[in-house]
Amino acid sequence: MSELTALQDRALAELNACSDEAALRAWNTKYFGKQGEVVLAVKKVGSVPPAERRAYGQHANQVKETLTKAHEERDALLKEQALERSLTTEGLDVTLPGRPVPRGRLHVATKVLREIYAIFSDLGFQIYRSREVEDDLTNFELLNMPPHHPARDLWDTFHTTTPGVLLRTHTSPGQIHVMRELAPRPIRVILPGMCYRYEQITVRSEIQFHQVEGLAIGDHVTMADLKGTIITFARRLFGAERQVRIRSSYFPFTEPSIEVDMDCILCAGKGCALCKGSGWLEIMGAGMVHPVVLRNGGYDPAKCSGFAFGMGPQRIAQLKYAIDDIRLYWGNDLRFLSQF
Ligand code: FA5
Repeated sequence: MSELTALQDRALAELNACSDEAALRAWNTKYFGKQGEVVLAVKKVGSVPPAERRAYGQHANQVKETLTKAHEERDALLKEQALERSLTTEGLDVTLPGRPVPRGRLHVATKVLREIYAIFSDLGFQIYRSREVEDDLTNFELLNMPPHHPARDLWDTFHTTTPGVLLRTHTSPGQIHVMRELAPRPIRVILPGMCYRYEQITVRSEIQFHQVEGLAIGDHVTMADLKGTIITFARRLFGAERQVRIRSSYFPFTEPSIEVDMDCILCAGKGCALCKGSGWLEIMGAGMVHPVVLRNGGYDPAKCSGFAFGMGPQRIAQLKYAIDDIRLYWGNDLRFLSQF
């Protein structure tokens, strides 16, 4: 019994001498570890003569409880003191300059798209979104390209493992969606979005790129409206003095079909490397909506007409910012992206 009292006094004295966490841990091991003195003293109850066993057990437990409580109190006190010390000696210097947070920005492709949206919304066009995963019917057939039509070869297509389901090769199938939704009302929309083609990747061609489709349908929509819209667009995006040239072309879903060039922004038509000496840069394909497509969309070609165009904003931005390789857009190189 007297050993227990001596053990408690010694342990308490040592505990009070502990001045940091390491010392406290060592104390704990010494008294409460596997071979700790308190643990052994409690175990010893089995070897005490039966007459004294009860009193010994009670006393041992009391010593254990007293020391446990004292340890907890000392622990809390030391933690508090450590906190106090760090607050007073390692004070926070609020005058230190902060770490700079790198500033993000819009991707150049997004910027160009937004410029295009702004121009067309000023002209009264609404923005209409349509799906990127299409069916063969809408991407080709309803656009006047039946199966095996040779014009399908103009678009090398990514097909999926589900027959008839593909990644759209152009935004033109959106024409069908918007017509079927709005017929017989007039339409004036642009349809921006991602397109996919199974093509050789070059400085001018990606397998994944944006297009912006335009569609206007009404009572007396003519080629003159198309021309006026395109000229206004080119002058807003590239400068008031731009000249626009129209060449005849072929698309199965427009009749007549045209391709639109703009005088070269670098040499103003004299001929340079950008325009390959021709003085002109191609900016889009367009035409008057084919009667078959109007009918497929739910409009009567005898009563109304429409124009459509499709452009590639990545190629247009290549002209605007003199970007010599289209692969830079999706290359994720900050040296390129941070220039815009
Ligand atoms: C078409 O896709 C037609 N649907 C456009 C159209 C719409 C004509 C409505 C008439 C009426 P084309 O295949 O030429 O046409 O593509 C249009 C534009 O998309 C091109 O001028 C080019 O700017 C862009 N483009 C085409 N292929 C790629 C490519 N692989 N990478 C980047 N841009 C491309």
